This record gives sequence, structure tokens and C-alpha cells, in this order.
Amino acid sequence: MKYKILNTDNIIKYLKSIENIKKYFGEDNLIAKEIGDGNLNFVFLVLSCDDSSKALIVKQAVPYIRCLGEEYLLKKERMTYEIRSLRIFGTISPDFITKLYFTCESMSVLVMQYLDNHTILRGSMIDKIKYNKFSDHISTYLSKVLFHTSSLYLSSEQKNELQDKFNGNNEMCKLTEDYVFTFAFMQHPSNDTANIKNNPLANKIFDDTKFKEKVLQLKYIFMNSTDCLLHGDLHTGSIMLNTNETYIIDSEFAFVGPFGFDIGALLANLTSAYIHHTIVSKDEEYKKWILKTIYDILTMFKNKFLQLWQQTKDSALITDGFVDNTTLKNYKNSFIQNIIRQSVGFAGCEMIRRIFGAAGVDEIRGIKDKNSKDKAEILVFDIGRKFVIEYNDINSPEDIISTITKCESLTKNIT
Ligand code: ADP
Ligand code: SR1
Ligand code: MG
Repeated sequence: MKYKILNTDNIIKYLKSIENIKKYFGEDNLIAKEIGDGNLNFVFLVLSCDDSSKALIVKQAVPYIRCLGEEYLLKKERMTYEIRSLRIFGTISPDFITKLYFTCESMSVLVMQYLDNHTILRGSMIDKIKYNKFSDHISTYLSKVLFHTSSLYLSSEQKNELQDKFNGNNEMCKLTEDYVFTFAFMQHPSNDTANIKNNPLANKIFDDTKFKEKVLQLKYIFMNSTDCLLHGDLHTGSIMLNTNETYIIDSEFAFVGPFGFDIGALLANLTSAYIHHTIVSKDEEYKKWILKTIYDILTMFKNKFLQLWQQTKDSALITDGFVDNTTLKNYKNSFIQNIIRQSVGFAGCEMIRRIFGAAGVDEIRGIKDKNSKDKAEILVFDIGRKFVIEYNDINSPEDIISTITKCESLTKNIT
């Protein structure tokens, strides 16, 4: 079908032209609302007026960046990569991926299950909601997907095929190169210029050559590693959950890249939530829960990843009998340590880019009181900078937690 932009006026006619969607809703009257709150796309909730149990989500990519405006062109074909990656993630880790009812690459459209009693993790964390199954769920998702799409599991032929499927998503990778690793650390028109004006932190970041040298190292790793299939934008706005279920959404940035990138994005956004509560609510119990969540996710990821590896005797990388068990165990442990270190570096970039970059996060940019917002931004910078500068020496979940809490007490003494 030829591409056309959907809106609340034409979407129902469009859906009724799709056989299985027509079957799902029958003769019901439908209403559509646009509910998108993301940076890039349009998301519609389509509801039956006659049967409240029937509802679907329709997501469409438009040929520009929604949050920056129509003059910021971006190929709508990004939806192809969201569709492809959701299918792969859904095969490897079905509990955490929404059901897909219909996909159309030419219309850049995805019709999926409506998560009707789930909330976006970012908002829930601002509201201090604790999800006690989240660490277990997300560590299962990450370990399964990262392991099963890497050369620790796939044959080299399968791995090359996987890469071929995602190589075309270079425009989205370029967005990450620009918006996660570059523009937010220099004067750039896409930045939050009103906030930069007269803000001493801006020059501190823009002139920080020690920091920028490390950013270049991490950007190079991002651009040149092909470890496994990644979500590519796994912040707390890409996770919808409730007490019992966790879903990963919005994977249009999917690409084959470095092991630590998704874990890093998650770590960054959980740490930003921690900073929000350090400055705004000062709720020590909730802060403790966030730190425990960070610790548990990383520890469980490590154990689950190693367990999957243990169950895989032969792989493209390791042939059974190639090295003795002790050597192999040491190799695996240092492999995981390397993933953790890399995640920490990526997390630092992801945190700091949210201070002045094009896409802010509510828990920091949304802080209303100017004085509190300034303090939160300083703490984001201090922790994020330490993550970036020292990522090669931050080896474990314990190291991460102590980096966060040490920076917090130092900043407390200064502000
Ligand atoms: P974008 O690519 O623009 O960031 P998202 O995929 O993140 O779009 O979706 C934007 C918003 O739409 C989400 O933050 C969430 O509120 C809502 N949403 C997306 N998918 C679903 C779903 N399956 N069920 C319910 N709400 C959803
Ligand atoms: C200009 S694109 C900004 C950001 O939105 C997405 O959610 C990604 O995080 C991207 O970096
Ligand atoms: Mg989103």
C-alpha cells in the first residue's frame, strides 16, 4: 500500500481495510485517540465503542522527527527495523514483547496489543512506585536477547544474516552518534538553548576535554562493535509495566552493536531517577529501592548470561575442548566484567546528554523549581562524568553503586 500519514480522521477506514483487524473488531463502532508522548512517532489507541474489551495500538513512523519539527527529516523506514527487531525479541523472549497483530513496512505501521493496565516506567519512578519483579524480568530479557543474538550462540553465518537485516538502520544509529555522543556536549542549535544561557554547567561540559576524549572512545565502540542485536534506545520510557508484567516497546533504533549499550541506557535512566529523588522527594526508602534495583539487574544479568553460556557447549567462538574449565571460567568472568565496564561508560554519555541535549527526561528537565533543577543537573553531570572518565575501572555492580553514592555525598557537601 502507498504510504499516507494516518490521523484520527482516516485511521478507522484504514484499519477496516485490513482483514484480521476487521475480523477482530467485527461491525463495532470505533474511536481513535492519538496518545503518543515519544520523540519521534505517532501512536493511536483505537477502541471499540461497543465492547470495552477490544482495543489496539497503532504506531506509525512519519518522515520527520516529531519532537524537533517537520524540517528535521528522518526516514519513515525506521519502522521496518522496529518490526524486525520486535519479531526477533518476541521469538527469543516472548514474555516481554507485545503481540503484533499487523505490520506493514510500506505504510511504516505496526498494530499491536494495547497494554491497558501498564505504565511507562519513567513516570512510575517519578511517582515512587516499586516494581519488585522488574529486575528479574529485565535481566531475563537482556541476558536472553544479548546472548542469543551474539557469536556466543549463533553460527557466523547466522550472525552475518542478522547483521544484514539491521545494517540499513544507519540513519537511526547516526541519530545516536549525534544526539547521545556529540551535540549535547557542544554548542548546537538542537540543544535546550534557553537552559544553556547563563548556565555555568554548560561551559563546564562543553570545555571538558578529558571527558570528551573518553566520549570519543565510547562513540567509536558504539560505531564499530557488532556484538549482538540491541534495542538501541532502552531508556525507562521504552518500558511499560505493572506489578506482574514488563514489556519492552519502541525498538526502532535496533542495530547490531556493543554488548553494553542497552544495559548502559537502562543504568543511566535508573540513575537519573535516583538523582531526581535525591533532590526532589528526598525519599530515602525509594532511593534505596532504586539502588537495589540497579544492583539486582546487573547481578542477575551476569548470572543469567553466564548460565546461558554454560548451557552452550559449542559456539562460533568457543569449540568444546578448546581450553580447560578454569581458563574458560576466567575468560567468561572477564568477558562479563568488560560488558559492565562498557555499560558504565555508555550510561555516563546517556545521562549527561539529557541535561542540555534535544531530548530531555522528565525526572531532570521536568523539575519545576529552578534551584532544584540546577542541583539535579550538577549531580547528573558529576555521576555521569565519573562513569565516563572511569568506566574502565568500574568493574562490578558494587563499584557502580559506590560511584553513585560517593558522588552524591561529595555534591551534598558542595551544594
Ligand atoms: P516513540 O517512538 O515516538 O517514542 P513509543 O513507542 O515510545 O513512541 O510510544 C509512545 C507512547 O505511546 C508510549 O510512551 C506509551 O505511552 C504509548 N504506547 C506505545 N505502545 C503502547 C502499547 N502497546 N500499549 C499502550 N500504550 C502504548
Ligand atoms: C532527536 S532524537 C532524540 C532521542 O529520542 C529517542 O527516544 C532517542 O533517545 C533519541 O536519542
Ligand atoms: Mg519512545
